[in-house]
Amino acid sequence: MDITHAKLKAWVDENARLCRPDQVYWVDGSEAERARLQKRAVARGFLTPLDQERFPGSYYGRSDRNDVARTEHQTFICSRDKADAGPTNNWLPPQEGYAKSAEILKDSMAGRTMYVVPFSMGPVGSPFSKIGVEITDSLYVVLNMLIMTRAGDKVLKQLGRDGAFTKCLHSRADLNPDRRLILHFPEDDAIVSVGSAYGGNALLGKKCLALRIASWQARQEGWLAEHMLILGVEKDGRTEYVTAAFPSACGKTNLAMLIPPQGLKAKGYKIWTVGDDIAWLRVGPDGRLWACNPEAGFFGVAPGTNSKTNPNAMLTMRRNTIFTNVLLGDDLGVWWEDGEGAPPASGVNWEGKPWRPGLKDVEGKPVLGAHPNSRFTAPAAQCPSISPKWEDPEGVPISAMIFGGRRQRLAPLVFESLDWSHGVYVGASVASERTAAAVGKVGEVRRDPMAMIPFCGYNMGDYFGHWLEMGRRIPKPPKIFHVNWFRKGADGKFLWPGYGENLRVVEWILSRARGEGKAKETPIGRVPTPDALDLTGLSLAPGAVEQLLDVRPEDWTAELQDVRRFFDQFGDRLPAEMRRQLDALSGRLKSKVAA
Ligand code: OXD
Ligand code: MN
Repeated sequence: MDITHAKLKAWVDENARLCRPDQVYWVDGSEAERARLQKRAVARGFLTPLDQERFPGSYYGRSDRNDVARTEHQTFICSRDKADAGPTNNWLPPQEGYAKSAEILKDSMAGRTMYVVPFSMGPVGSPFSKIGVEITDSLYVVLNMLIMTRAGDKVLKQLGRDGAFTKCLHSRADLNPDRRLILHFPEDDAIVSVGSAYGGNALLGKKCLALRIASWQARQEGWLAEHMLILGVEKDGRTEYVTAAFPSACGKTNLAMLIPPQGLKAKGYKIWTVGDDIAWLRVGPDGRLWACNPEAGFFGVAPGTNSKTNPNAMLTMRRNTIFTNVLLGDDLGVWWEDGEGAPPASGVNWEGKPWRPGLKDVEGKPVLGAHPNSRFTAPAAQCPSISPKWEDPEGVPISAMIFGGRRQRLAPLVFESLDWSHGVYVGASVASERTAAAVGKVGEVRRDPMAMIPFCGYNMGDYFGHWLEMGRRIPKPPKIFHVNWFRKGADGKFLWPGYGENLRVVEWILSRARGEGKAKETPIGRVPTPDALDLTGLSLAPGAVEQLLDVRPEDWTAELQDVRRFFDQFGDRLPAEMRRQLDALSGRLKSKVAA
């Protein structure tokens, strides 16, 4: 296709002069091209074809062992004013960001091909959508982008001669972990990523564009770009939609694809997946909030995924999937810890080393087959529960928004906020305990407002202000809830079974959103009365429901001190309303303790 967009052509030429590739190749997005590029990736050793009988169209890839996760300490917002990045982001002056990355980019593609990938986040041409163009020297990135986004000629056509696009420049360069930079220039609508080929750092449409850059643009344009799944719940011919934001390791992909539990089967529920990671939300002509999933695929964590925890994910990745950093069996199958069935008798693990079941290191610790952050990249269209509306250019109307974290104590199974502003406070005070899979002290609480700490592209104080402002702009706002699937009893065991059973909580949430459903007022918000949750067919330990719904003012008072400290770092960028919410909650708790 002829490149008629002068600015795009000039930007690609300029970077070709800097990176000096052997050739520049424009990705057209056709199936014939995908097959050609897969072949090339195999020939160059970047991908291994899996057993095509069992895994048709699927491949295995391994990234450098120092390059297996997002690197937040090397991720920067390069706004002109440091205060606009805020205290929760790393900041570099734009000139310094460009200069440092240019040094690494110079001649970095010598001997390689520079691929140019025009892509659309959101269905091509939808009023929700944004176009980006990723320049990359990684075939792995190209093949993943072809799953995760709509890419190729159709996007160039949509861009026309002068359409706006986010400039996304990526080079693996030398994969040196000390010279890795993930830079965002929101005022230039540009991203530069060097030194990494890991998904979240290198598939620039996802976290970089659809969250960090988009959140900045959303504030200016009056919409929301959020780290949320989108789920449709159908019953009696009506489908209602919720969004949900959770920090990592809280089961977002599982909730997005849940299977109704046995006990609720008689009610005839159908669950529809619209998205599992990112939601773009706009006020619709009817005054409701409408949501769209900007992605076209799932980039899911493999370990822990099996046909008990997420049968729909297992079915989604049966074909046309790229598996990264899992165990590659000698039988050309894939396997991961807490996955499906027995491991293969032998294989090569995520580090590229020979592996067999039961293998231990010199200290006697088990050697993992798959990295805890190993992934599957699979087309969303292959998900059995994919919503018929997942590509609707208008999006889907949202009845409720859910925030959640992992808390052994404190937070009840579910509570409803009192109104939009209180809901924003609830989202802003989300925190989650670290799991063994993450670096840091297990059980330590990390504050993660709206699950956006690593992804908000601007000052989070201003972000809370934008959320409050959105409340004024949405004539019929969704209700806001908080859930906690992870509360434990005195015996240290989880009180709630989670997974498909979570539909029982979503059912109550939707009934409240319709103005139905029974609830009890507490200082933190409204919790279900014990009889308000349909627990048909579920056998919980005696007293578990009461414990799950218990709100203990003493615990919340202690929590408030932590929230206050967290808010303090935003100084005068924290909206006064957030302090007012904090003080009001403190007052409600005090009167409860005194009573
Ligand atoms: C992801 C993440 O990969 O949140 O979705 O890290
Ligand atoms: Mn995510």
